Amino acid sequence: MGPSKFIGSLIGSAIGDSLGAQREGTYGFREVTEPGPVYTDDTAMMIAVAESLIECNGFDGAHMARLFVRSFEREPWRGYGAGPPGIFKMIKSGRKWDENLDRELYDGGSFGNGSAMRVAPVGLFYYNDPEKLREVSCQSSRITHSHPLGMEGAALQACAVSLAIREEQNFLEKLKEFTRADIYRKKIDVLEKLLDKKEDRERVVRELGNGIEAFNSVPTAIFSFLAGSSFKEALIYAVSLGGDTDTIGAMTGAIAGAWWGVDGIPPEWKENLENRNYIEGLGMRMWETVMSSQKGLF
Ligand code: RVK
Ligand code: MG
Ligand code: MG
Repeated sequence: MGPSKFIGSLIGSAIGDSLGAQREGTYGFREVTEPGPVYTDDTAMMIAVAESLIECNGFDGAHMARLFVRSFEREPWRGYGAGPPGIFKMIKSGRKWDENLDRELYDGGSFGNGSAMRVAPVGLFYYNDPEKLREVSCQSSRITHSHPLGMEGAALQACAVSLAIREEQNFLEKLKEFTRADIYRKKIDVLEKLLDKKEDRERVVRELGNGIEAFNSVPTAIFSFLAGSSFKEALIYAVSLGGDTDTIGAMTGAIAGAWWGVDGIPPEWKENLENRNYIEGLGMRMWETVMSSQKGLF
């Protein structure tokens, strides 16, 4: 396998974020056809996850948490969710990454989509190892999102990315096998029957959601990927649903970019992406790291 799918997934995620950023938090069904000039926290954190996996040749929670803090301190204006900045402060003051710090902010921890939006690199890194993919998705989630539904959302999104890398033909079946929480399983069950009703956006949003909670956005991103017959179509559809559009766009883009590869992304969308070269380089380095470890060189 060449690097195209790895690069496509990371670039795709950043483009989906930039496309959706233009109408995050707005409602109604309106199409956006050109990505905006900047990406948001979704991409800043996705970059940190990729950097950490590459630098550590695998998951190191303390290292990843440090990179989250560094990225936030450099660019606090990226539009972070309510919880993470407080968690970054706790980590800076010496608290540990695996203390489930989010439980001090939310009862039972956060089930926001903030860990699913950044998890694509985990799906790439462990695309061939579903158990490890689940474990690292949950551990990386836990730094900021330790609610079981937050962690499950991240694992499900990473799984979707890994299935897309492999161009898995029984996509929905495999996702259903992977899922361990009822709320996600039920939503995956309705995806298939909703596919030929995708123009009924009101119904899609009613049944799947378009909100900031992981369970109201990860299944929606998976649906948007399946609803498009190209990268562009999937992404425009995802953002047309309204709600948490940058994040649903980012997650759809990570899956669609992995499936269609970097050449499946419209050139004019790539050209205007902020930090394009750096993100492409990360995709390449991630591919090299994964391929080398598969050959047993590390
Ligand atoms: C601004 C009740 C809970 C909850 C719980 C709700 C950026 C809260 C990105 C909380 C993404 C929100 C987004 C977000 C990512 C979570 N009980 N409500 N146990 N757990 N919530 O604060 O990183 O856009 O309403 O962890 O997940 O583009 O405010 O942040 O759209 O979910 O932020 O959860 O946000 P947080 P996040
Ligand atoms: Mg955002
Ligand atoms: Mg968002």
